[in-house]
Amino acid sequence: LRFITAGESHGPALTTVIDGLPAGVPLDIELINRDLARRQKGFGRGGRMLIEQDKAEITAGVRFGQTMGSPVTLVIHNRDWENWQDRMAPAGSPCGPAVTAPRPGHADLTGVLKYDRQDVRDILERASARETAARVAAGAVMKQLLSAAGIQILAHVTNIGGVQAAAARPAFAALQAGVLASELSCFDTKAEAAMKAAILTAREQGDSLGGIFEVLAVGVLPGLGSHVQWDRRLDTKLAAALMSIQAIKGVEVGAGFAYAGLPGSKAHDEIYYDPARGYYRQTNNAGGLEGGMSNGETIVLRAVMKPIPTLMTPLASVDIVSKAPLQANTERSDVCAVTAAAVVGEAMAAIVLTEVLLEKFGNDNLPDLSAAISRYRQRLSGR
Ligand code: EPS
Repeated sequence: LRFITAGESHGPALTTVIDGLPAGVPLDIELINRDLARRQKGFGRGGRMLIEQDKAEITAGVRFGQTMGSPVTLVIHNRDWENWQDRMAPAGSPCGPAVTAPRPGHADLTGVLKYDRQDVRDILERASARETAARVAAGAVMKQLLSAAGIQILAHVTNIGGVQAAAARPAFAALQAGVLASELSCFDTKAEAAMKAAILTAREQGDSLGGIFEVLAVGVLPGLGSHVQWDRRLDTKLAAALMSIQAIKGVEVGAGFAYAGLPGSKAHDEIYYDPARGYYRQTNNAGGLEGGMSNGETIVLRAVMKPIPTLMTPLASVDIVSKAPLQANTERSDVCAVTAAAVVGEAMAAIVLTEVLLEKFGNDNLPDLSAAISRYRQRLSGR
């Protein structure tokens, strides 16, 4: 399974190409659009989200609502393109002033040096987290395949600007209801109110806020990924996928950094067996991953997002032409986009889990895949 995206933030469209999906997967475009809408929400988003109403168009690989095994292409048109046609034109000469004040924390400065550009816009247009809409569309396709294999994925926000949600999360269905009902995708309504207040204060001060989201995957079969090689470990792939999201600076699996304070006797999840249930654990510090493989428990991942680097009260920078000190560029932006990042985290986890599922069970067509999964489940039930 491979997927890549293309597109600039203010260009005509974002494009996703997915190669390696089995034939016969039913695809509902409304489920893709629902996730795109979830990515757009979140208290603290900027003016751009009032312009866009992201919708995916399928331009290849699907016929009468089913995949055909050929590459699937999804296109999301940028409504804002209308306002940028002159400044982002693929042909003609440069139009409007160049951006020469790189923002600390963004790709701006290193990007213009590395790619030898004279206008920071050549870098920021692609570095922008607008690109994540294309990933969410891909993730929503994968989630439809995963649900056919009994796997569900959900992300929720646990911290914004230091305001922490309650540690004990409700069971999956209740969590999902809480997350979908919340403007910030936070199940803890008390914490959510405090998070919103923190976002309002940051906005008043021309500042921005980061935070933490948690991704859960339930119904994952044991044995996805492998212990035999570093790059086949499922935790390698999941951590890389979350780290690849713009502004993510750290990833944890299960107890994560809290393991530092736990003795081995309290750290590991003891193994039990019940004839009806099979093997099970009473704790899940491992976050569903042992030895680079899923162990059948819920996969639990967390990622921390740094505050958005575009500040309305800008930080010190240097003009890339004159080298004179100045204040960083102030593009229109968000105060906080952790809720959006959570939806992207959900998509990235879905893409990785699809990759390892297809690797283990085959990717020609859905009936063969489902039969291989049932055979595997049957073999495990006898062990
Ligand atoms: C984003 C679109 C962008 C920003 C944000 C994410 O819109 P614009 O730049 O036109 O205001 O809101 O981009 C960034 C956070 C960034 O650092 O570039 C989106 O669709 O998510």
